[in-house]
Amino acid sequence: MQRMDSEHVRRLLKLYFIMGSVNCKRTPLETLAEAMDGGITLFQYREKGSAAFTGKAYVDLARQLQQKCRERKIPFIVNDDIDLAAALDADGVHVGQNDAPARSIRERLGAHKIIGVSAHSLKEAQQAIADGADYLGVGPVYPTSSKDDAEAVQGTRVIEELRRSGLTLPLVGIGGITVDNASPVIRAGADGISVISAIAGAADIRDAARNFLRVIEQ
Ligand code: 3NM
Repeated sequence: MQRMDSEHVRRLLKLYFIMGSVNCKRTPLETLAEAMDGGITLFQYREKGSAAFTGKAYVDLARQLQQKCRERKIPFIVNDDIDLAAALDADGVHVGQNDAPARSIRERLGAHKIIGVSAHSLKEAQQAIADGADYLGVGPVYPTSSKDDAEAVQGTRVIEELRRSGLTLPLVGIGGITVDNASPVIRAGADGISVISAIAGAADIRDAARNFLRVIEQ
């Protein structure tokens, strides 16, 4: 199978919901179902933090969330864990700068899988593209409490810089994005936004996702 078309990836990134059990107020399955009802376009399983599931519970939750994604035809991406992505035949993985390069991940998982890479500068972005990444996650745009080892807050500056440099690869902004501050991220050149807490922690998850879409599509 061939590599996924870049314009298809761009459309999938519009509202990219990320979560693990520690991010949810309700059960992860309920949280994902509500987010899907609200219109999320892509999902990433990111089971991180001191209270995160490990071992069988970690894999079981992944399988359940993947099943729900399959029912609703939302691609299921795994954060960092290439072994899990391979074992579950996930639709892709998202990796950071300290993980394996996209090139070797693709060799292992197959050409058609979606590979996302976190990038914090033009140099990192260019390297990820050279390695064959399908999309970039650029952040943290705003302060976030969902990632312990987040880099310095960068606003929309890096996204603007990447686009000014002529880089056309699909990319999302991430970090502290809410319905109220999402619009500048899209205006800066992002194809979509990645969100944990403003959806997983919302009082009305479906409404939160819907409101994000409204802002992104404006
Ligand atoms: N990666 P929230 S920021 C997972 O900067 C993640 O690369 C980031 O969560 C990066 O929407 C972040 O709750 C956390 O701020 C995003």
